[in-house]
Amino acid sequence: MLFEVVTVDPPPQIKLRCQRTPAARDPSPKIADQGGNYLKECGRQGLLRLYELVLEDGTAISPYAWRTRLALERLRLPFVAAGVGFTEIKTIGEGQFATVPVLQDGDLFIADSWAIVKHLDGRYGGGNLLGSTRDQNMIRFFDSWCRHRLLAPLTRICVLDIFARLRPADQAYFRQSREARLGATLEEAVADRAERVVDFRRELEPLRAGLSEEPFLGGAEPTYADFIGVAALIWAGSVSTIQLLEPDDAVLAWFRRCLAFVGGMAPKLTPRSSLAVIS
Ligand SMILES: N[C@@H](CCC(=O)N[C@@H](CS)C(=O)NCC(=O)O)C(=O)O
Repeated sequence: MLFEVVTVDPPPQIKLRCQRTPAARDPSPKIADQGGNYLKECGRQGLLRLYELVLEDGTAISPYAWRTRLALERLRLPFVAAGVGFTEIKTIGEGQFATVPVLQDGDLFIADSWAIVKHLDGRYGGGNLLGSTRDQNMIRFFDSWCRHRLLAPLTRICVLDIFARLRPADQAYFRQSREARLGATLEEAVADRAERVVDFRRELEPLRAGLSEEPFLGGAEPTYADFIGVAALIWAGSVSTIQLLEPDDAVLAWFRRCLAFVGGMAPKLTPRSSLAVIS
């Protein structure tokens, strides 16, 4: 299937990224070099375009898109973020997608965050972000753990906060689809969230154990597994009106370490979530 190649004039901050010297900040030259090769091709190819969900104020609001953003940033790949509302996903490409993220690389459209990161790492990262098959199996295992221990409980905690900040055009769809999924109204789902957030924190013990000896799940540097977990916290932390983590939680320290390591775009975290660095 052929698609029109979209060539986008990069906005100023993306031009800046093109000019940044990878070696100055990135302790992983292999990955940075791959990104550098891509950057040299900036002028010849259309930039990568990431379709992601956004709230009414433009805040990016998908845990799956955030892990892709972190991978793009880690690989030093400039990209254009194309924000869509829930009800606009069907306008991407030829209308064949039901979820985001969707990555457009030239005339290629790729859906599903795992397929996307495999493509990015294979084409631009030299396979160094995802590592061996054994590494990838562990990443997939952690992804599954995150779905149960981060995404599911955080949905029940934050679903009404998300709803309140959606584009009006998305609200009816979101309410209907999420209430069907949760088996409760959005208001009922969050009614006991003060207790749920305590359970949520307690259930993070395996993650704390995994971080007890090294700064990242990947050891000295974050891997894509770190990004999967951090992306879930960014997603919830972008909307939450309830404190998610205690200030002395090792998970919070890890979250902030990962963001500092990756650099680049700063997520807009709510002060109430406790994830934002309050200066
Ligand atoms: N397995 C997919 C899951 C993506 C997904 O569930 N995306 C959500 C946003 S976080 C979505 O697009 N939902 C659309 C909807 O609910 O209509 C991936 O890894 O990309």
